This record gives sequence, C-alpha cells and structure tokens, in this order.
Amino acid sequence: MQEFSIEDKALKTSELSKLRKEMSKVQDSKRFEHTLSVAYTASNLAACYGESVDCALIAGMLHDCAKCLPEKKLLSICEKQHMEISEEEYKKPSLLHAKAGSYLAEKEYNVKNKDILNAICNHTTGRPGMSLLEKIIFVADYMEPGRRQAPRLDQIRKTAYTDLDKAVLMILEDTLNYLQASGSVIEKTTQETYQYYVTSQKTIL
Ligand code: DGI
Ligand code: FE
Ligand code: FE
Repeated sequence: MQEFSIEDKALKTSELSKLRKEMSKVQDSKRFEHTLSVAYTASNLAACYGESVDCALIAGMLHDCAKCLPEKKLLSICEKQHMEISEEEYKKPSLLHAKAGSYLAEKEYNVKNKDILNAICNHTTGRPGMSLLEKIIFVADYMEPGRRQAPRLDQIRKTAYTDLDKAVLMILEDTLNYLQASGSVIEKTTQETYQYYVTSQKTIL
C-alpha cells in the first residue's frame, strides 16, 4: 500500500505520519495510544543508547500492527508463510501477533530493514542475544507511560536508561512470575531469553 520503501535512510516526517495513519485504521483507540507511546518511548531509549531514532520510531509504530487481527487470521498468515508455530502458540494464537506483524511490516508497510523486522518479530517473548533495537522495543513495550499494572514499573523505567540489559532481565523475571501465577502457557523462547540474560548478567558481575 505504501509507495515508499523504509530502509535505513533518514525517516521523512510524512513517512512516519503515513504509518501512524495506517495504525489508526487497523487498531482500536486504546491500542493506537499504546502504539504511539511505544514509538516515542523507544525513540528516547534510542537517543540514550546511540541507536537510530528513526528505526526505533518505525519499529515502535509497527510493533503491534497485527495485534487487532482475529486469532484465526494470525494463524492463517503464519501457516501460509510456513512459519514455525510452537505448541504454546497453537494454544495461545495471540502470541503470533509479533511474528505475523513482522510479516505485515515487510509486505504491507514496506519495511526492508531486518533489524526493525526482528524487533517486531521478537517483541513479545524477546530472544537470546537481542540486538540493541530489539531490546529497546522489548523494553519500551513494557514500560511506556500508559502501562499501569506491572510491578516495579518505576524501577524498571529508571533502570532502562542506565542499564538496558538489566531492565530486560527485570521485565522477563516479572513476566514469567506473572505467567506462572496466572497459569498461562509459557513460550519456550520466553524462558530461554530469561536464562540467557540471567547468565549474561552474571558474567558481567
Ligand atoms: O502486545 P502487547 O500487549 O503490547 O504486549 P506483548 O506483545 O508483550 O504481549 C503481552 C503479553 O504477552 C503479556 O500479557 C505477557 C505475554 N507473554 C509474553 N511471553 C509469554 C506471554 N504469554 C504467554 N502465554 N506465554 C509467554 O511465553
Ligand atoms: Fe505486542
Ligand atoms: Fe505492544
């Protein structure tokens, strides 16, 4: 649908506002508010850590582009593209909004940058060895100012600007605790990501 191609080049204001308009069409108003908040939170983190602010804005703007699709549609997109679907994802297809979103970002919204596509693809579970942009989106998604429920939010918001890896670990820890307490299915990648960041923090200390 877009006539431009989003690569690493500087983002034109008109390009970002096109994406913003597209998101306002495919998301309900609460999700759209969240989207804007993630994009701006991610852009601040990018400025703080020397990542491209433009890439952070695009990834933030598109990270939940598939969030409002029905589960059947998420499954059909992923199956059609022969993406690997885990047992947990079959049990909870909404988890697929990240993978399906990454596909739509490329095909519908013309994003070519692989780091942006990965950041969208891995924003829910994280992955071991995330790039800086992936970590920024993962953290921004959790701590954007509209989020109210999670414990330790103040601490995580502060830590995010001083030690991004520690913020990633705190988020994974709290997410796993929450999922365990609520008896939800836990995706293997979420656990593997947690283990990876526990180990990498230990080697730093
Ligand atoms: O799409 P958002 O709501 O903005 O955020 P998200 O993509 O991080 O999805 C949030 C939900 O995903 C949150 O309730 C925690 C959940 N989640 C993360 N990892 C797992 C998971 N849910 C399950 N069931 N299993 C996981 O491994
Ligand atoms: Fe999401
Ligand atoms: Fe989100």
